[in-house]
Amino acid sequence: MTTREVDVVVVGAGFAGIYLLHRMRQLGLSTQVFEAADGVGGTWYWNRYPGARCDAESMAYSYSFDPGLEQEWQWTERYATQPEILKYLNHVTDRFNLRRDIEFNTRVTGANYDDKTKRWSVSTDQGHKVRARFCMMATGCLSTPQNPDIAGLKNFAGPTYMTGQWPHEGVDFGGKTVGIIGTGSSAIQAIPVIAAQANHVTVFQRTPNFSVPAYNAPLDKDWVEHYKKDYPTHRDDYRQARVTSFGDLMNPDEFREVDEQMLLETPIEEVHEKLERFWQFGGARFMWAFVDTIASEEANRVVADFVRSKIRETVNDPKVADLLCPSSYPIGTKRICVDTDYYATYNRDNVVLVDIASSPLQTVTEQGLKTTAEDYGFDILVLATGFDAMTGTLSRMNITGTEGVPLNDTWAEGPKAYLGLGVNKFPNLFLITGPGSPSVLSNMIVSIEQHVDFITDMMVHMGENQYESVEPDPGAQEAWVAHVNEVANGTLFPKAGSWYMGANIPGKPRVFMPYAAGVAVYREVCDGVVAQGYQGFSFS
Ligand code: N01
Repeated sequence: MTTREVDVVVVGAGFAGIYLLHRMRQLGLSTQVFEAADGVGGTWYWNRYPGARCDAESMAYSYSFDPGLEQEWQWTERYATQPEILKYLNHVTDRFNLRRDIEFNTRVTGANYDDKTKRWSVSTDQGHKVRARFCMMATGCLSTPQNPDIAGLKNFAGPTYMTGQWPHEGVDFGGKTVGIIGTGSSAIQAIPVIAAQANHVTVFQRTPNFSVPAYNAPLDKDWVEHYKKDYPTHRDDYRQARVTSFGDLMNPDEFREVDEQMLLETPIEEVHEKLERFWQFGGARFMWAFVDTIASEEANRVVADFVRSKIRETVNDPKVADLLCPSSYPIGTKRICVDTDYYATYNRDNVVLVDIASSPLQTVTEQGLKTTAEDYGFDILVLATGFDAMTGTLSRMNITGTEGVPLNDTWAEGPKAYLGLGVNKFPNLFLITGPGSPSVLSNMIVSIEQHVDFITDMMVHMGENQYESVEPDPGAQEAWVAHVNEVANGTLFPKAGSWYMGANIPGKPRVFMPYAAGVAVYREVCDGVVAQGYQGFSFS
């Protein structure tokens, strides 16, 4: 196959890749997108498990770059389902005529910088060889499911399904018995739905998670109309949010004030009243009722106790309730889950919770699972065991920079990227929502748009100044990584063995990967970098 020349290669056709392609087209650059799936959507293409829906509200979990698109698209529920989000992304792809530049069913297997030609050479499992001036990784933060280290997985005689690679035709649980390993966000959404269909469900829990009710509901047409009239203001609200940008702004007037209040400076009755109000409102915004929840152990304990009391109120069997109450890490330091009837599902006669922290899994058997205490049998095994987050996809892509330096060597002690956007010795390589940016701590769409816009503006700047390439300075990168760590160490985040820390993957360096200072602070930093002539980047 001959080598093609393009200006830009984009890896991935999820929210980030789609918007990138649109912006590159606007710059008049020839762009080739490679996508492993046979359709657009990224994480929303693969995660088709029962109950999959977004935990950011639909009106906020959508692009803002085109007012016409914003006005015409109609979300139907407060939290969009996976099929509806996929429909939206297909709509955007077709509306902006983007499909023709996306090569589907094609996985990138190498991205290698050539010092002589100053071009990226990108190869795929379909035998493509493409040379590009720019290489952009729109590969998502949660796109490589982890294959759990559980003995005997191949022994199981029945079907095994991973939540992150769910079959397109769906799974009929009717009349079946099911074993589910994992109790993270995916499992917490799937378990109530599977339990309502299956004969019996056994949930194998190693670590319980904190979850907040979604109170999902159909969107009221009048409310949507009212909200859409003021879309730009709402957008600004969650772009400027100090701590989060989840955009849980169903009732913006009431919830706009929330970013400032300290729990430890608030009378306890008022604290409980506010937590109750936020709990009744529903959604991840609960975590940000008080700004010190993620910084002070004392404040955090009050919020965690509140949720534990809700679990105990909901679950009838006190022993099961105890098992469901997290106690080994501060609330919020593992991603807060948002559910519909999760805890109440354990009141069903057909659901059993097995504590594999006290009696660990030994092996998967032909009929089910064996723990150190007991044997369990079931027809279907579901693995809701998570992802090699933030770096997993990049580490599997054979990326090399100047002088052939592998990205995996550069990142051997944890990911290093200036602003989470670019890496020293990897010229003209950009990461969308990479490690060191707010990414998974924010509304992903807000962060994706900001990164894509930043990169697009930088490319215009390069064109105006006839620069061929750009890469971060080593000093700026080191300083940024140190700052990201310093910010994380000022919070409680490092106290949990979370996927934010790489702790769910054996052998992965334990480094807190996202930037925890919030999207508004991060945007200010990026704007300052631009104002200083792209401070910290070297152009040539
Ligand atoms: O994965 P997870 P997830 N033996 O890593 C257990 C986003 N998301 O797919 O905690 C036994 O959170 C593991 O146990 P432990 C969201 O950002 C968003 O659920 O390691 N158990 C844990 O219980 C989320 O945070 C949405 O002790 C094993 C579970 O598997 C992120 O994706 C929906 C095991 C993995 O939980 C990841 O969520 C879904 C083993 N060997 C996901 N290995 C929404 O928008 C792992 N586990 C709503």
